[in-house]
Amino acid sequence: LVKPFHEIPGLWKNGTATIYAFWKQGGFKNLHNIMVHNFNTFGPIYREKIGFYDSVNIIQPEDAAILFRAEGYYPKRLRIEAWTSYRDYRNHTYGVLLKDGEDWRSNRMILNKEVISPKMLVNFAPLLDEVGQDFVARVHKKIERSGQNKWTTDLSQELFKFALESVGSVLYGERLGLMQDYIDPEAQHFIDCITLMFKTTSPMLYIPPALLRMVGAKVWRDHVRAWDGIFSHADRCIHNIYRKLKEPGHSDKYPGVLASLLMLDKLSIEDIKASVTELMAGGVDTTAVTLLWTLYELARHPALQEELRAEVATARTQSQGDLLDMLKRIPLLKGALKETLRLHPVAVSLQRYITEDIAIQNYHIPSGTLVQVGLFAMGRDPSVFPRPEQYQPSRWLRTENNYFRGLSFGFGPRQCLGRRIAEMEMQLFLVHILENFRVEKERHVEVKSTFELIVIPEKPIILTLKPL
Ligand code: HEM
Ligand code: 2DC
Repeated sequence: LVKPFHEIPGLWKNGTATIYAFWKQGGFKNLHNIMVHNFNTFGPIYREKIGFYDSVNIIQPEDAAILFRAEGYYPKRLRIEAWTSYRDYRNHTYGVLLKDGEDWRSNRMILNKEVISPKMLVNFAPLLDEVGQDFVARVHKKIERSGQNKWTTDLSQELFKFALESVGSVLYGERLGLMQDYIDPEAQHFIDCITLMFKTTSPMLYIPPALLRMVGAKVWRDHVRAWDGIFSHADRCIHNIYRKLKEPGHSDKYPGVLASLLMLDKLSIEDIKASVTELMAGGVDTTAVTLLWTLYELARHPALQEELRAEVATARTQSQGDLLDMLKRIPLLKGALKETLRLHPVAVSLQRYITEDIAIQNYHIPSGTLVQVGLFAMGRDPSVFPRPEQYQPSRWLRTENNYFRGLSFGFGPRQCLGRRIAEMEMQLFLVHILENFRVEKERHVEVKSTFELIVIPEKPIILTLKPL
């Protein structure tokens, strides 16, 4: 017998009380741990009302499967009010990230062909490989200059630059020059703006931006300043390509995502600009932070690091210079990236408004309800991943146990549009690092996560790179 919706456990009846409890538990920066705590208190399903939005939270892969089966033809996730408010305020078109309904679907179908189709990997591979090589050359130079035959540092700023250079080279088909000694201050400003944009978004998940805007709150003003910086730099990059396309004489080499979309002429210039800006902004902190966590895990597991190095060496030899073939021969390295995202997911949760009535954990959930999969909590749940505290890339090699467990990039037609770029960029980065350096760490202190809209390391991670 299916139990009614109102019997789902949780503190959903009083939105204000929930905000108060939330505050006491470390508030906005602790959302990931609060979700773990709630699943421990209420079990595998709970209802929650934070301020205005009401949601059902689930944790089990089998339940996620039921949810995604009910996502409908126009899958819709939780709308980040701060992001839409900014665009409304400045009169910018929404890109694919923020669009919904038919407008989303038609844009997404066209973008899919240029951004996430496996066919495009042939074009992306040489571009991303070159950026990986340049990163390694840059590290060798830093090591030389240190005079100590090693480089000990917080790599995060270097990784942000690497990530922007990577996504930039794919979007624009040319290099931004961020792997050099002197870098464009505009590009550095763009990177800083993305970090500020994420950081200022999380408080506005609970306090409506319209209200904050009315009272002239600092968090809203900082948020506007951050997006203004993002849009003006992206605009400059886009215009540069647009201008070059109008000039006569083009080579037949792959021109990048933006030029391909412009030549295809199926989306309006405004739609193209909006989605390319989102891709550029979405392509920095996500992969940079995931790579930082991966290097951290490799430093903590030296034997695994050697195993991965051996896998890469064999793949390199056997593929005889064919990059795509090489990437087919590194399953353990791919497992390592999945394992990083299990323990350190970029997104704390996945969300969908369901388009039909469903039953989960024997509770009825009506059509239209916002249902969230607690991705961070799922990754650390011992009933889903045995010995969840252990970093074990090999668990992803056993295909029989992975049903609805690899959800780091979301699921279905609304999944991460940048997924293929992100995966290839991160795989090639790690290949080059493993071929050139040993990654080490001083003391083995555990680094915790913090929530700044995406899940990031709570404190700087200091690593040492030594040439092999
Ligand atoms: C959406 C994760 C990198 C652009 C998403 C979503 C997740 C995610 C979980 C929501 C999916 C859903 O609701 O089912 C990640 C992770 C990354 C990453 C883990 C890297 C480790 C990137 C990169 C880009 C990007 C590199 C751009 C090049 C986007 C866009 C969307 C999205 C545009 C919205 C798609 C839509 O609404 O149709 N990402 N992402 N992401 N991501 Fe990523
Ligand atoms: C944040 O409760 C927590 O990939 C909220 O590249 C629910 C929520 C909704 C949407 C999620 C967001 C969370 C985290 C960041 C995500 C976002 C969808 C896309 C975005 C996961 C889980 C991200 C980082 C995009 C961002 C692109 C943007 C900079 C233009």
